[in-house]
Amino acid sequence: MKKVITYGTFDLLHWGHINLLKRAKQLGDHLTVAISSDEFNAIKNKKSYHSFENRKMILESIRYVDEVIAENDWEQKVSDVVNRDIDVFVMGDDWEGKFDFLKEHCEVVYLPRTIGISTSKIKNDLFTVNNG
Ligand code: C2G
Repeated sequence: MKKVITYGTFDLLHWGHINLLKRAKQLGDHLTVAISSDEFNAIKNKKSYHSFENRKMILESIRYVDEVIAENDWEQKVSDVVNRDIDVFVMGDDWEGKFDFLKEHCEVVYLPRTIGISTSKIKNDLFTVNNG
């Protein structure tokens, strides 16, 4: 079984996230998603609208996702890949090159980001529409 993993916050889930998850799953047979804990989001200077538990529940409902685990720090990727027998690590290409250190443990794939949507765009657009 070819195992794939990807990491992210996945807040205010949108079609850009789904495009990423769909393509990630197409690279293997099993997709694990490590979603950032609320504490790790604080380290990433991200405040997510949905709690970790709710983001986890949402991700687990997606047909492309087989397993959801917590991402608690920047350092866990090597042990995740090794301990879970991961074959392919996938991220959007806004992270291009940032995780090449994993190449000694697995394939590293950066997929083109989906243009025109992002969680911050959703937040900004909603703010604008509600504030004239
Ligand atoms: N993404 C995408 N297209 C978009 C928006 C996001 O392909 N329009 C991808 C990102 O490239 C990322 C994934 O969706 O691979 C999740 O995006 P975020 O939740 O913003 O993840 P991020 O905060 O970048 O966290 O250790 C890695 C970090 O946890 C990544």
